[in-house]
Amino acid sequence: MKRDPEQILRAYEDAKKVYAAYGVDTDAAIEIFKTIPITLHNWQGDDVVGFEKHEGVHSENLVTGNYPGRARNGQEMRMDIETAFSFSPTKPRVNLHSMYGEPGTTERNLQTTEDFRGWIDWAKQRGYALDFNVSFFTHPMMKDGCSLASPDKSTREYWIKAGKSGRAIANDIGRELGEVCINNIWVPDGTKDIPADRFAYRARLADSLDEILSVNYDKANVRDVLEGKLFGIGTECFTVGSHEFYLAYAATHGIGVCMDTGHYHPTESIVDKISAVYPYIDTLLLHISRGVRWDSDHVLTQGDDLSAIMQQVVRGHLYDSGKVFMGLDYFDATVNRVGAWAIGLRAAGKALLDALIEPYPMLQKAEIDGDLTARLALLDEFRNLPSNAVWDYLCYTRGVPVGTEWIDQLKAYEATVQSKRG
Ligand code: RNT
Ligand code: ZN
Repeated sequence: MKRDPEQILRAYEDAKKVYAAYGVDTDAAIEIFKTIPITLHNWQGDDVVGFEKHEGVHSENLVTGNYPGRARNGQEMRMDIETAFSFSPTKPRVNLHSMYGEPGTTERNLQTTEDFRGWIDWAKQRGYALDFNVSFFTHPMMKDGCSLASPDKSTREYWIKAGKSGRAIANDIGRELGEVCINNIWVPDGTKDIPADRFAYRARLADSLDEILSVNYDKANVRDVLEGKLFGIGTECFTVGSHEFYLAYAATHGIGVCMDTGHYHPTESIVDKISAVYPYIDTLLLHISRGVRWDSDHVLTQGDDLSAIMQQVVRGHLYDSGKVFMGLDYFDATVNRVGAWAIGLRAAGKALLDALIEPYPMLQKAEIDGDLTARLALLDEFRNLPSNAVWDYLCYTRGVPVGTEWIDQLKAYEATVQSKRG
C-alpha cells in the first residue's frame, strides 16, 4: 500500500515538535543515521550453501525451509542484495563469506583476491564497504566437526592456510575500497559429548590463531575479530571457541571480538556486555539475530533486546568510534530470502533511529540527580514517542518505500525475478 506523501510530511512536522520539546533535533539525528552502516550478511541469500561444488558435504550451519528462488550465483545474489537495500534507508555494507568466491573452483585455502573480483568491483561501483569471513565449515576438509582445533595436523594446516589467505584477501579488500574490512573468524569446532582434554583443544586453537595472525597488516585495511559461541547443534557439551576463550585471547593479542546475539544462553543478552568489553578490545563486531530457544538464527525483528543494543551503541557514541560495527546474521529459508534481509535491515534501522532520537540527556540528568522515579518513568514514557513518523519521513526522503509498500515491491520482484530461477 502506498502512503500519502502529504500525510507523511505532516506527521513528521508534528513529531519533530514533540521531540523538540524534549530537546531532540530529529533532523540532526537523521543526518547521523545516514552515516551508520548496518551490514548485510550475504549468506542469507542462499541458505549458506556457497558457490563451490562439494557433493554430500555436511553443513555446520543448520538452515531449515525450501522457499523457492534461492540465488545460485554471484550475479543473482548481488541483484538480490541490491533489491534488499532498496527497501531500507540504512547505509549499506556487505559481509561476505569465502565460500562465495567466483567462479567457485579455487580450493578455499588457495583463494586469492581475484576470486572476489566480481564482489569487489561491484562494491566499488555501488559505494559499499565489504567485510570478510573465511568459511571454516561445509567442506570436505572439516574433520569430526573441527577445523583450527582439530587433533589432526593436516586438517589444522589446511584451515590455517585458509585463514591466512582470508586475511590477505581482507587486507586487499580494505585497501581497494578505502574502507576497513572486518575479518571475522568463527569456527564450529567442538564436541557433542564431554571431552577428556579441553586444554588440548584450546591450545590447538590458540596455536592456529597465532599462526593466522602472525602477519601484520595495516589496521586501516583490515581488523580481526573472533566470534565465540556457547554451543551449537552437534557441539552441545563443548565449544572450543567459547566467549571467555576469545575475549581473553582478543584482549591479550590486540584484536577484537564478534558478539552474536544468538550465541548465548537464552536469557543472556549482549546489552550489558558492550560497555564492559568495549574499552579493552580493539574492535567489536555485532552479529545481530533473533535467538529463539536455541542458537536458531531467526530473522531479526524489533524488540526490547534490539532496542537496548542500539541504545548502547548510541548512548556510548560507539557508532563513530571507528571500532564498532553492526551486522545482521541469520538464515531462514521458509520465507522469501530478500524479504528476510529487508525485515532485518528495517528492524535494525528503526531501532537505531529510535536510539538516536531518544531524549537520553533527560534520563542521564534524572540519574545524576538521584531521581530514580523520574528515570524509570521517563524510560517508559519515551517508548511511546512518535518515532515511526520520523522513520516514515526518513524512508520517504531517501526514496525508500514507506510502511508496508516494500512488501508489494518484494512480491513484484519475486514474480518477475526470483520465481524464474530453476
Ligand atoms: C554461526 C555464526 C557465524 C555464521 C556465519 C555463517 O553460528 O553465527 O557467524 O552464522 O559465519
Ligand atoms: Zn554470527
